Amino acid sequence: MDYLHLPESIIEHAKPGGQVLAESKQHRSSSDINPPQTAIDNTCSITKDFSCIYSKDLLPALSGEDTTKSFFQELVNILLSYVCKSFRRSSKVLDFHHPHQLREGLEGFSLELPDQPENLEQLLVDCRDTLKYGVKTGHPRFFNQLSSGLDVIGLAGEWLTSTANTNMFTYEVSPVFILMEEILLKKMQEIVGWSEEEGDGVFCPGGTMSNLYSVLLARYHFFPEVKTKGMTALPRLILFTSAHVRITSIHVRSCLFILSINMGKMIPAELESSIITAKDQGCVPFYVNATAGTTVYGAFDPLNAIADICESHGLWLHVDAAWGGGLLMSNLHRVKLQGIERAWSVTWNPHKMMGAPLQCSAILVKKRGLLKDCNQMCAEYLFQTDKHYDTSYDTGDKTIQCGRHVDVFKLWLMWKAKGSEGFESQVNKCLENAEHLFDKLKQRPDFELVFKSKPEHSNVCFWYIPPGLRNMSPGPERNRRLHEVAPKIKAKMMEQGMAMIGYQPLGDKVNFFRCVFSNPATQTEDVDYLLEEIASLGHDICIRD
Ligand code: ABU
Repeated sequence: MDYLHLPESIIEHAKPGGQVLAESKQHRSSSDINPPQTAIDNTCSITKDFSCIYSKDLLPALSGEDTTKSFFQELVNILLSYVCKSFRRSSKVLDFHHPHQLREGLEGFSLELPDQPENLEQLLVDCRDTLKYGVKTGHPRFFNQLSSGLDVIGLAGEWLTSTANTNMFTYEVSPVFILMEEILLKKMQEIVGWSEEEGDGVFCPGGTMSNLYSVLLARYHFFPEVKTKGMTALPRLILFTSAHVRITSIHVRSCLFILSINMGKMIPAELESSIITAKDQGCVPFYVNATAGTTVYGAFDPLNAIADICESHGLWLHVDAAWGGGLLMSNLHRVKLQGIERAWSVTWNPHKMMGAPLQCSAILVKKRGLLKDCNQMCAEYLFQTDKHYDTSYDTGDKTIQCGRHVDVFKLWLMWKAKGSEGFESQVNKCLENAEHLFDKLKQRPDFELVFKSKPEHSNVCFWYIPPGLRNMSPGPERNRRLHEVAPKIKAKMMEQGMAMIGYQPLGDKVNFFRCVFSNPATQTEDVDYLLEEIASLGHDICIRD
C-alpha cells in the first residue's frame, strides 16, 4: 500500500500487507466480490484500497490532493473500460433488467440513499454498476435513437465542461464559453445561409425547447404587447404544423392546426387552404413549423414552397431541423434542406446527426435582438448595466431559462478536431449505411419496406414478416398479427442485449421497425448483423390467432 497517498486518518488504521483495518459496509456489488486486491472488473482494477476512505478525505480536505488524484484515476479507469467496451462488438449493448429488479438492488447494487456516508470503494463500484446496467448508446449496434455514438473528443469536452462547472448566463462567469457559443452560432447561421448582418441564437435544452423559443419569438414579433398585457390582449392566434410533429405545450395546443401529410411531408396546397380557412374563421395565422427530417420517416418538408406561402401571408416560418440539420454539413445532402435560409428561425440539434454528446441543441433566430427584446427581464442581481465589460455578452437575459448549462464546449472541440469536412464525411457515412440497409431489405422476402422509395435521411422503416404471415393476404387480420411482431422481437432483442432498434405504429401503419443511423462507429457489417438478428429472433415468434 502506498501510504504516501493516503490521508493521515487512514494511515493510522492501515496495517502492512496491503489491508486496511476499518469497518466498511460490504454491500458493494456481488459481481465484483473482491479478491484480496480490490478488483472492478477484468479490464479495469482498483489498484488502491479505498474501503476506508470517504469523500471528506478528498479535496478540499487538507492534504486531500493525492487521494483526490487516486480516486479520479480509478474513476477514469472505469470510464475508459466502459468506453472501450462500448465499441467492442462482442460486448452487449445492454444488460436489461426490469425496473423492479433494479429497484430491489441487483447483486448488491443499491439505489437507496443512506444516512451515513459510504466509502469511496463503494462509490467506485456504484459508478461501475451504474454503467453496467445502463445502455451503451455508443455501441455500433445501437440503432434505437436519433442521438447515438460516443465521440471521444466530445466526451473529453463534456468532462471538461463538468469540471469547469459554470453557468452560461453571464460573461463574468463564463467568458470563454460565451465567446465559443457566439462563434458556433455564427458558423451554424452561415451554414444555414443567412447573411453576415443576420442571426442570433442560443443553445438550450433540446429540440422541443428550441421550438418553443421560436413560437414565443414569433408571437412577440407580431404582438409585442404580449409581454406586458399577456395572451388575453391578443386575437386567436393559429400556428400550423404537420401531423408527424410535436410542438409540445398545452398553451399552444388549442391554437394548433395539424396538417395532413404525404409520405411524412407537409402538403403546401393544404397549408395554404388551411391558412385561408383560419382567416375566414376570424383567427390570426402567425406561424408555420416546417420539418427538415421527421422523427420516424426522416421526411423533409418542401421548404421553398412553404416559404413562398409564408411570405405571401406574412407568417413566421420556423424550420425544425433538429434531426435534419446535420445534413447541412454535407455538400451531397444539403440540397434536401433547400429553402432553409428563408426561415425566420431554425432548430438544429448537433447531439443528433453530428454526434455531439447529449445535450447540444440550438435555436437560431434570423432577426438580431429579438431574443433579448422578447425575453429580457433585467434581473439586477445578474445583469447589472454598469458592469465594466460589454454586457451584450450576458446572454442569460436573452433566454427564458436564465441559467444555462454549457452545451457548447464539446461541439466546439469536436469541430476543431474534425473540421467541417469531418462532420461531412460522418454524415455521408450514416446515409450510406441507410442506403445499404434499404438495398438489403429490398432483396429479402422476409422483410417489407414501409416506403419503396430510397430514404431521404438515415431513417429506414420496415416490417419483419414471420413465416406464418408471408402468404396471408393484406387486410385487418394480417395487420392485427403484424402489429404484434415488432414488439415481440424487440423484447427478445433487449433480453439478449446484442443490438437495439426502435419500433412504433404511425397513422394507419401497424408497428414497424425504424432503424436510424447517426453513430459513426456503425459499419455495414453491423447493418447485416441487425437484419440477421431480427430474422432469427422473429422466425419462431408466436402470434395469437
Ligand atoms: N426528439 C425526439 C427523438 C426521439 C428519438 O430519438 O427517436
